[in-house]
Amino acid sequence: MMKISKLVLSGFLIASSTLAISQEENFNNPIITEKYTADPAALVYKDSVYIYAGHDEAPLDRNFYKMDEWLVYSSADMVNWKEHKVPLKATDFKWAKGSAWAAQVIERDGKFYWYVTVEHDDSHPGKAIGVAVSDSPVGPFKDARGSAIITNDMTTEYTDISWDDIDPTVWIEDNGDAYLYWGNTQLYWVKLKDNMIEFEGEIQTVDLPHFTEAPWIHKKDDWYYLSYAYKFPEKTAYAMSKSIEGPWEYKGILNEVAGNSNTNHQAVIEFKDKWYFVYHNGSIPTHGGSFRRSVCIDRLYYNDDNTIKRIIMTSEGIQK
Ligand code: FUB
Repeated sequence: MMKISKLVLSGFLIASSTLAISQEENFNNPIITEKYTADPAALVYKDSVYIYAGHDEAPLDRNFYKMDEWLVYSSADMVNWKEHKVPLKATDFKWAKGSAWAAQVIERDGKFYWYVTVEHDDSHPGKAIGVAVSDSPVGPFKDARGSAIITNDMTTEYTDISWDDIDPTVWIEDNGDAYLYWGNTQLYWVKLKDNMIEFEGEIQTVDLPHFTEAPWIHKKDDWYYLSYAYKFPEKTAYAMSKSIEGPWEYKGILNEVAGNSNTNHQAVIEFKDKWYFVYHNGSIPTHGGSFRRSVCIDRLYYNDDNTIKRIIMTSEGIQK
């Protein structure tokens, strides 16, 4: 009798620990756990989603970014992610000193253009934006110009900080007109030429409440959405417009401060009729944090009036 009840008891213990493990196995956030990944940009191309992220490699005694390269992952279901060969390093731009900060890839006519933030060499000191090109979404990518498309000295009339020319996001209209938005503290935009590697016209500015950095443009129906990092530590806020050139109307907070990270850098995509919010936090135990971040994905939903519902960040993330 005694033996049976012990068996029953141990069976119960096995059952409950199996349950605990299978519940944890349902945690799909962060989506990558073998490396620290930050500043996600997402691209939907054909039947897959590609995520381009900076590789956070700061040692534990360093309280700032160490980012030398970008990483790319692909998925057909947003649950199982495949890592591809390292496609691009900051020093692949011969004019750059390093700092593989936030970036975005966009496709045009079968070519993939990757707009990146790097630290320029002493000929144009400060952060700068470069553009690399490839015939494939997973590379190899190479510097498309041999020089930066945006340098710090182009925007000193607006701010004298050296890190305002960061975090490029790109958008192509149905008629082929292309736009580059970017900025830190001050938000900028300029029209790109059809070749995607030069700009035309004057650099314009947009003023949005507490704009910090990380602009991202997306469109649903006839509304343009401009999400961005708000204050510091960062929340995500957003604005809406009927035109890619604005005016932008501020609509409020979209996401709260991400766990254990003072940045939150987001991308918004639609894939197979569902909308997703891709961002990073510092949630990998025990050393995750502001300089060892991890990409996460949660669903994004709209209200009937086309505004966006507040994001709910989850451990579960996207489930099959
Ligand atoms: O990852 C370096 C910088 O931190 C990015 O460029 C910003 O968006 C912030 O996430």
